[in-house]
Amino acid sequence: MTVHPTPTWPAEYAERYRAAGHWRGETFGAMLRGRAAAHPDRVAIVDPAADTRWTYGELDVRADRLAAGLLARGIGRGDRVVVQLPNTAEFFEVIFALFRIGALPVFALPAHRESEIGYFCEFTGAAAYVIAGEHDGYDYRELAAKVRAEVPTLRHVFVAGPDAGPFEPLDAVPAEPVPLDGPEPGDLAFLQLSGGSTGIPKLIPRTHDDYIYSLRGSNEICAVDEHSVYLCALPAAHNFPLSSPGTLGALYAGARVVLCPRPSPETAFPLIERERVTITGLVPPLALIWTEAAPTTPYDLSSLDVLLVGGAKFSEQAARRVRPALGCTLQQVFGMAEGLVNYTRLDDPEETVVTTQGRPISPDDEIRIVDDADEDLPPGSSGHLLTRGPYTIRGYWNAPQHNARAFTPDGFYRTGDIVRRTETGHLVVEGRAKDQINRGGEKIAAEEVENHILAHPAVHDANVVGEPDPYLGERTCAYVILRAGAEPLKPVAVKRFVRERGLAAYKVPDRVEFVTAFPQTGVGKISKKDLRAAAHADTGTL
Ligand code: AMP
Ligand code: DBH
Repeated sequence: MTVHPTPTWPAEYAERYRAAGHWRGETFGAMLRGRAAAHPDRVAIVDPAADTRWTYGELDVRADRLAAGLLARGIGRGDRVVVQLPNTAEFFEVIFALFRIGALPVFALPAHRESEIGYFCEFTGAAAYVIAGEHDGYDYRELAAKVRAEVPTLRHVFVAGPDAGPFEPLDAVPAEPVPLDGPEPGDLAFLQLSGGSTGIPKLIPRTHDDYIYSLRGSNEICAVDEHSVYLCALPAAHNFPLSSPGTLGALYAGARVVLCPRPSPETAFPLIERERVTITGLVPPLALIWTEAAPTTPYDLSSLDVLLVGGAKFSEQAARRVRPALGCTLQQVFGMAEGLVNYTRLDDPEETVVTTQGRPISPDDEIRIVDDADEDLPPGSSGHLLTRGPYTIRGYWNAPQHNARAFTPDGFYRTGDIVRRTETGHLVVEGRAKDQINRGGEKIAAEEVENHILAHPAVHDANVVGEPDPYLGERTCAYVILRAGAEPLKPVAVKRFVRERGLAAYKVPDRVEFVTAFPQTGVGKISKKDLRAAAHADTGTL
């Protein structure tokens, strides 16, 4: 397959970021080696579901042994490996083994199904796919069998845990460590997923140097040090719990990572008490549940210093309840897997913490707020957020045409977010210009879902929009026009059809509405704005 060169920072920027001390020539493989040498017996990873506690020394040796075994199976530098694991210790063994080889994990989420996984494997020409056999009642081996039958490059499927079925158990892979010709700090470390706004998900190429800088910056801002205990309650592969400051930030600091198999208070609160968790991150709907559950919990949450909330807009009212309920400091975080991450600071006044989504990590994060013609707006106005900086990509992986639209000619990423900047430099997220629904932090590209609905033989046209939801912030509504003369469909049939096409459950429309026409714009284009307004009005009558 042909892969277009990955867009990267022009030499003058790279030099500037090195000179500023942002890029320090570190790699993930060497980072773990260094921590293991400095404190081999300190606990790195706690996986309560498996009763596993790996020290830095153990994680280091495991990564070396797995790397040797993967290399012996022909997985080499630059190869793509789709990793779809729940919050288990093996996730870290696998990604550090791949980091050491210089192979690129492609970070799938446990919720992804055949449509997404098939695409990631195919599009990246993945050499291997790593799964858990069964998890949360879903059999990933069946999914793997389908995907392997369709994707010729996929030579290996590795299964973590018991009963690998027709595939190779991950346990059987490790071998005697061999010398590795690892990657350079400027090389790609992995491909992260974008929430996307087009029919086809985009892959985000992050380098060791740039990502590690964002970890170091995040640790400083969130006061993560070797005494911290980070609870990973969101899916580990997601950029937020991975890097803001997340599990990788915690490992960078020599801290302890505790993996939470489910984010519910029933599972998380006892772990916070037992492991003396100091910091964690949640999306707004979960933060609401935690603040409701905390006042009456029998568990001791007093170790918790910081709760990060981000991924979607956290309302001011909900933000105000965090400290009284949980007794910890709230940090709002507005980030994106493409790069830029903003945090409210630990010493920001309460008003700033509850009313803004924070300010950038780096003094070298460039922020522009512009109108539709890319003209800078006066201070204080709301507009499109464009950004460029030492850990923001200059282009998606292998997507030259999309990159021409998603980036300005001088390399600013068009975030698709509408923001305003306060006098203190904090950003307030006011809305979104991209065709995406943010369902409680889970991003859904409208076009991707529309394409699946359009595949139904009775469907003439479809439009997917977000509508307000008190708990999720937004949920999805599909407006569908049936073909003339087609048998009437029930909403549930449309949902089932989309699910059976192998789309992740969170992308299945929450509501399906049959209409005979869509609102039109002045030039006869379908007006998503009017549809959204219709959806907003509709919710009042539900
Ligand atoms: P992605 O590009 O898929 O990583 O998703 C990042 C997007 O999530 C951002 O561009 C925002 O649209 C949204 N987002 C993340 N954090 C927040 C937040 N704290 N408030 C509002 N939107 C957010
Ligand atoms: O939503 C996100 O993608 C996100 C939110 C908070 C993110 O990538 C991050 C922090 O790093």
